[in-house]
Amino acid sequence: MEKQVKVGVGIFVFKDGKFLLLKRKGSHGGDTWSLPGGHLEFGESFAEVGARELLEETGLVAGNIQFGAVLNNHFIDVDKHYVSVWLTSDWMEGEEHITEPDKCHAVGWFDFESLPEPLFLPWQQFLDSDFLEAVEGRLRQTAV
Ligand code: 8DG
Ligand code: MG
Repeated sequence: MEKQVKVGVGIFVFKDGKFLLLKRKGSHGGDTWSLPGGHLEFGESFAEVGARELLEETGLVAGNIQFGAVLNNHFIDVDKHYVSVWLTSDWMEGEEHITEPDKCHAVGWFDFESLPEPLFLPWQQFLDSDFLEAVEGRLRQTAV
C-alpha cells in the first residue's frame, strides 16, 4: 500500500500561565509527553478536532481556539509521517482527568520553563521554530 502523510492536531489549553500535557501510552511516542490531540478526520476543521480530542482525552472544554504552529514530522523509527497542526486555546471549564487510561499514563500542567521529559517528537521542531514566540506570548496573557 502506498505510504500516506496524515494530519495530526495538537492543542494547547492555557490556564493561569500553564498548559496541559499528557504522557502517551500505547501508540508511537509511548512514554513521551505530548499535547492532547489526534487525527484530522475527513471533513473536520482543525478547531473541531482540537476541541473534540481535548474533551475526549482530558475532560476539559476550551474556547478562543486559534492557530499556533504547523510542523512537518517524519517519525522515521515507526515509518509514519504527519503534518502536525498545533492550536492554542483558553481553558473554559472542566477539571482534567485521565479519561483514556489505555492511551495516557499521566496529565500535568506545565510552562516553557518547566517542560517535562522526554517530549513527543514534534516538540523538538516546535521549540526550534518561529512559532514558539507567538505561542509563549499568548500563554503569558493568561498568567495570573
Ligand atoms: P484518533 O486516532 O482517535 O484521532 O487519535 P488518537 O488515538 O488520540 O491518536 P494520537 O496518537 O493521540 O494522535 C494521532 C496522531 O497525530 C499521532 O499518531 C501523531 C499525530 N500528532 C502530531 N502531533 C501531535 C500532537 O501534538 N499531539 C497528538 N496527540 N498527536 C499528534 O503529529
Ligand atoms: Mg490522542
